[in-house]
Amino acid sequence: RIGPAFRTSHPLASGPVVQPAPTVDGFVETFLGELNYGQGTLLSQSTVNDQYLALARTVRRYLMADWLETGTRRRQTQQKTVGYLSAEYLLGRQLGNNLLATNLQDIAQVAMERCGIDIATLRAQEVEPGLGNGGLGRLAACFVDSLATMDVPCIGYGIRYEYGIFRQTFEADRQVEVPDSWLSLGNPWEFPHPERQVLVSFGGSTETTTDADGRERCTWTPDWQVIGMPYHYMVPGHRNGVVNTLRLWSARATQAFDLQIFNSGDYAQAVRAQTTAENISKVLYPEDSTPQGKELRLQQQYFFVACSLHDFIDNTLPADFDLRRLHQRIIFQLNDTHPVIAIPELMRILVDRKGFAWDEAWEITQKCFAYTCHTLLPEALEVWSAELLGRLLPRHLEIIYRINEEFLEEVREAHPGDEMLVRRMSIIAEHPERAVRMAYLATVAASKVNGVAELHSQLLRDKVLPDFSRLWPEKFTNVTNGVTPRRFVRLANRRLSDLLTETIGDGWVTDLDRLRELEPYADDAGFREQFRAVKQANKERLTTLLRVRDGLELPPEAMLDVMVKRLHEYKRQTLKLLHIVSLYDDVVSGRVPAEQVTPRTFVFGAKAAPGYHLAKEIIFLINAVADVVNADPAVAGRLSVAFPANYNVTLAEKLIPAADLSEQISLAGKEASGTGNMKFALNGALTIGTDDGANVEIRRLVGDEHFFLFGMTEPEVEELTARGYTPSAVYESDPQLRSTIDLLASGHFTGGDRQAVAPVVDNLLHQDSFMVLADFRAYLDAQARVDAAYADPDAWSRSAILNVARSGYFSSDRSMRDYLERIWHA
Ligand code: GL9
Repeated sequence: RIGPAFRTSHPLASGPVVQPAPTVDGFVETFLGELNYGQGTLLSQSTVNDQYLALARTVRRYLMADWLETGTRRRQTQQKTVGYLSAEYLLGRQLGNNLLATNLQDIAQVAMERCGIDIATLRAQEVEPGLGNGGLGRLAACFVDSLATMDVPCIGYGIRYEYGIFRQTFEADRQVEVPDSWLSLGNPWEFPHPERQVLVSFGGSTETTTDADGRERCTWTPDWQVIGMPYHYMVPGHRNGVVNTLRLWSARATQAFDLQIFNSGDYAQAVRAQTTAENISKVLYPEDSTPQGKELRLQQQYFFVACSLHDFIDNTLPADFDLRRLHQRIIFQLNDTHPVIAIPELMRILVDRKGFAWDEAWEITQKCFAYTCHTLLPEALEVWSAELLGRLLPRHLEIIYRINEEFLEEVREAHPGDEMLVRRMSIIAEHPERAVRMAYLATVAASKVNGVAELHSQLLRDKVLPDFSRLWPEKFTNVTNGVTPRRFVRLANRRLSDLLTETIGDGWVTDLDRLRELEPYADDAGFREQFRAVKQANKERLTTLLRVRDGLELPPEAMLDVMVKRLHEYKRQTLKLLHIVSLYDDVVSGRVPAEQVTPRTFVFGAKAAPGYHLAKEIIFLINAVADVVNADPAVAGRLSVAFPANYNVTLAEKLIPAADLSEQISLAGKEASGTGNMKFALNGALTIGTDDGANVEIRRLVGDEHFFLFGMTEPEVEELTARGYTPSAVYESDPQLRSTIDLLASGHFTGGDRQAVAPVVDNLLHQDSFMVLADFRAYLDAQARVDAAYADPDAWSRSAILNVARSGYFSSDRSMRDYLERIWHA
């Protein structure tokens, strides 16, 4: 039996839930209780994992009363809720964040000391939930953090992948992927709710019949189903007593599968069928920006969206709710195209299940969705073949066709006779095969469409969806991305946070604009000294970490020059690599005395999609160059290169606070926003970057003198493309570039093996789709300006402080205010 067992008026039935005392004694008592009764062990016999789990469950206890209270309050007030639909949430470790949110950091530390435990060891035991690929998934995590901190009702809906983003290791300098079995030692942060499970259907056929009253009715007879089991995660606001919910769905086989076991006689086949069902939430697809049109991915998308809509409509709203008012209670924000199948799903629910007329259902649906686009790469806009979609979701394909028919009628009315336009705007592409353009479907249905930085939103209107933005100009808007200052400043950079709080008070943590109050201190020599000491201490912490974690020996005084992000050609890690090789070349060829080279440590962090061969070759080449540069006495103490494996949120929290220079060097017009760029600026790194994504806004805010701009602008890139770009001509015309590429191509970094470097070098010389060579000269010039600026520590610190003071705009709290005002009206 599921559902409420009984109703009672017993005085204890509705709480209050008693929170443990927020004292060291209260904490110790709760912790020991969790160790004894939760883990079934004694402190004296417990393992680090026992202690970590008990500590996490202790923190959970402090959050529980607020979580239950927030839920009750949300049910009573019936405010409009944000239903954030995202296939990815890159959460990062939970323990530190939740201790911060509950203001229990110091108490927990002393309590653990009293038990003879080093809390740092327990923190290190947590495997971060890597349920995302990069920026898009991390953005979702920042957004739910901000909404809780702002006390906005939000349910984050997503998938509880059993395996998150792969763990990266290097073997002979090449990336090897290891499965991320993040759940294997137990997950204390989740709450399974079998009583809220949902059935999801796939396949089969549809049949349309006519009722006695002449109304057409469609019935979908699916041929297989799976159960969606929700796991709830707490999303605490910052010390405000609010705890929102993240609801992640896990796929389970239905009883039908079990029955088959008894009935079919083919026991093994029946068990295999069960595996098929449970495969749906097995693994996160590790592609970023270039999705493979795999059937399992569409199954994942429909699975979590169907669960989420059902959960809200049938299990969250009151039973007698009038669905004509649905938009007053929910706005579903579509995080990229991944959840866009929710649009026909809501139409199906309203028309087939709830008996609404088509037009009325469409009116409701349009008001309940808004769509965020996160890309400019055409290959990243998902397109599903009609054959596949029709086989997996026959009713949804019919609904999409009807939406398209009615939409194209509207286009024809607005532009009579323009059949070219109709074909261009059709949700259904006909070539190379009939397919559904998910971004078009989203744009047609959504009340608002937004890009993620000013430049991106403009290019979205002008280049990606120009016909749509002409038809519906008021539908398009911009919300520039942001990052949570709780995790990426307060938690990751305790030293800087303490300095900020001593100087301007602690209001900045929830009102990041207040960092402005720091500006006058940029001219205070004493403050600059303290600021430099913070940076230096962070560098030393990182040096220690990389020594222990990766066996890397790095000089702690050198400029720390960091490029961390997914490995992608458009982001241009190869441009960074060419810079390093050119500096090395200058010294070993005797053109520049080593003493004249500014000491730098270059740090890379990047995972490549496992099937992205060129990206993996680039990783290999970076590692090969690192091996040689680090071992060559000619540049000892001047140049070193570190590529710690498995860049993730946990490593980002250590790297970013230590950085002096932030590399944001994508080809203009390709990076939708970037969010790492914001984290670096907020932690006092200066940016070297192109006029791309949110770099544009960072530079405008921090000021030209405190930002190293280089490279072609987006219109210049367009122009060069139109003229015809020939990378080999650039190579021929620039002696330094030629020397750099020749050194790479010679096999100097690969023990004489020229074959090993050929994939990357040949691509640069003969294809270079992202114009690395075209920007090489400008990049080197900008790096020379960086060296000159770094030579004056006072001026550099002043710029770094101003970067911090002027980057408050990039708080995800501000992003959320913009969404509320421009899109959600919640
Ligand atoms: C991305 C964009 O490429 C980034 O520029 C942007 O900052 C983020 C968040 O809006 O979204 N879109 C996208 O597909 N990814 C992004 O990072 N890729 C990954 O998340 C791996």
